[in-house]
Amino acid sequence: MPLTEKPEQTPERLAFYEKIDREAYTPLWAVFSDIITPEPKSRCIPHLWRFDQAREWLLEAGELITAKEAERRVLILENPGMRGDSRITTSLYAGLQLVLPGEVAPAHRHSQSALRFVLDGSGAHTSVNGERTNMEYGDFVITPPWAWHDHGNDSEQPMIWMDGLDIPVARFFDASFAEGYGEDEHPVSRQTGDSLARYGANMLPVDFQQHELASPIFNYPYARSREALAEMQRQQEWDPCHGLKMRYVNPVDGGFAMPTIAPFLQLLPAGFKTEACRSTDATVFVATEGSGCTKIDGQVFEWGPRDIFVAPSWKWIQHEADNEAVLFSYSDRVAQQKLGFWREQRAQA
Ligand code: 1HN
Repeated sequence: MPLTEKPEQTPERLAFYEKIDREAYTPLWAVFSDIITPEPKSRCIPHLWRFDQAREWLLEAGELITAKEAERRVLILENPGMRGDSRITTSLYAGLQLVLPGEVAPAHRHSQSALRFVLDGSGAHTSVNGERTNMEYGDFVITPPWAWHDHGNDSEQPMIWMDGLDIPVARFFDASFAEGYGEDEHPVSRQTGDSLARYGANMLPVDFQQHELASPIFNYPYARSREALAEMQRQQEWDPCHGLKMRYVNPVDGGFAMPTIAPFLQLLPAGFKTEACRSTDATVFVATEGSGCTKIDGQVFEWGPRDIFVAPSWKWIQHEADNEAVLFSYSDRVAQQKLGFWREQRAQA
């Protein structure tokens, strides 16, 4: 049954609303259908950003400002339905960051969690809580909440990655804190590769106790994740909606790798066309390999390697791969599931 419609605005009612309005009251019945909608209603709209264009403008930004002066030299990917809000979906932020050879992005920390997904260049590093990791194409890197982090590029090439943060979530809760470290780099106190060896080899230190919500692994190298997909691909078991889709997990508890952001990696074999599927977590996709197109709410977006596109909550999504394609994606699914909001629906085949 649909909900009742908005009651009529009689002169008596309007006069009453005006009177109580002065003391900060609002009648629920005048707004009920706007705030309790039968289905998600969002300002978030589908959109695609071409990497080639972004790269050109990032390099241009590289001539205008240094990473240090900017704190982070980033072009924000703003949802066209929510311009001015620094968000790509209602709950998540996305940006593309450039670090030029020889540059540093100074050490700081903040309440917001961040993920990096490496898109261009090779061999720049990020340091998180005293451990450095080198970044390669397709690596998925985590900066947990309140962790000191800085970036540097000792390579010969510009390095570009996508940043995904839960900035709108922190804003929603009015829970943002941030501070600078005061020096470019936070001291390095652990060997590169230590956390992957310690937590990423299907073992944990014998007396490990979980104190953090984020995964203790902070670089999930693409080579490893891609290898897993290639191995599973041989089994030829395809999900009609997702092809072969995996989620990045926290090895400590099997939950998502981050407390507020759910990251995924999926493979679509050449010529594969998915059934339509929709879910309440608006999702940011990055094509990492191959090309194809995705129909979102009836609109078709053609993508190639490194292009980024966004699908809003509860809009039908259908992917089609021209050739073998890999998509990285992230959404707020982990938060919605914990709070009891998440739903998905698969089209009847
Ligand atoms: C941040 O700390 C980074 O560390 C990137 O690279 C983007 C956007 C807003 C707030 C903090 C980074 C950010 C950010």
